[in-house]
Amino acid sequence: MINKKYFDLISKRLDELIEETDNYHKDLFKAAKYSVNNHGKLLRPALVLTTAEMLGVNPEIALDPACSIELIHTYSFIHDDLPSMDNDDLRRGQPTLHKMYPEWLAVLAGDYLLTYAFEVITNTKNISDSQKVKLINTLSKRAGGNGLIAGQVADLSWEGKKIDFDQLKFMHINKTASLFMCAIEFASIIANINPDEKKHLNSFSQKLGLSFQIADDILDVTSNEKTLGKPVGSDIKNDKATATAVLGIDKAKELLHELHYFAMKDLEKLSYETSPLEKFSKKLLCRVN
Ligand code: GRG
Repeated sequence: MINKKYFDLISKRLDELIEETDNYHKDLFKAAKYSVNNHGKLLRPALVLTTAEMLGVNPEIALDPACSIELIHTYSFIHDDLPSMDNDDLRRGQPTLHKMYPEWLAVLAGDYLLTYAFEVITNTKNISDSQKVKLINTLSKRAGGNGLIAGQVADLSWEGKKIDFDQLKFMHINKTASLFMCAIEFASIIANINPDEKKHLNSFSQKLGLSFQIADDILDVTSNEKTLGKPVGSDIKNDKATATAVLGIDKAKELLHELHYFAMKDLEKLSYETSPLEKFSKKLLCRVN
């Protein structure tokens, strides 16, 4: 789905970043590699590179910070799939990590990816220490207790419950939009853009992330297992609160189009040529998995 040049650059770097060792704990890295290299679409790191290049930065400079977001995304999947959370056997059409390795190793592989993400930022070449501190601050906020983790708490606490639209928005913004917002903020930090442009980009990224999750909720009821890489209707089976459950399919589709429209309006306020982000958004909306 994403630009092949970026996809290859990111996959190669992710593979290099996870060490291979003959040491006593080598299974930790094997397990982490299994999940990191397991056919993800790499949307979040690609969003960093797309935005960075649009803002005039060589994407190679943004590559390691971009990979750090994918490491966090992968950890969140590993933990989300665990028996104590969603208890899923399949991820991207392949056995989940705790089905391939002991559950304790899956927990630790997730922990390792979470902590390693920050080390990767500190080791990044060609960006200043003050930019690194800003990246670390942004990543810890977006992945933290008022970001990704808040979204996961909402997701698990509201299983089987009737929620309203405000709760749905809270959950989707934190669980899903957080890392998309983080990706765009990373590019803004690395390109050192002015606060006004940053504000418009942040507003765009929240709508992009939210519409990505709404599209995901719609696909869960309209797609098929082969295309999705997981059973259709899994949200309904797991009693998940989704946009289609809260709003119905037609209203969810309407909301998706409205978000896209206003996301494009945000881009119009920027002084940059924004067609790369327009294309990226369209691909997300038209995706099939
Ligand atoms: C465990 C803290 C913690 C968080 C877990 C990732 C997550 C939060 C839950 C997984 C389930 C879910 C519906 C997440 C919402 C985000 C979403 C739709 C992810 C799918 O992202 P893609 O399509 O995945 O980019 P790939 O497989 O391409 O990497």
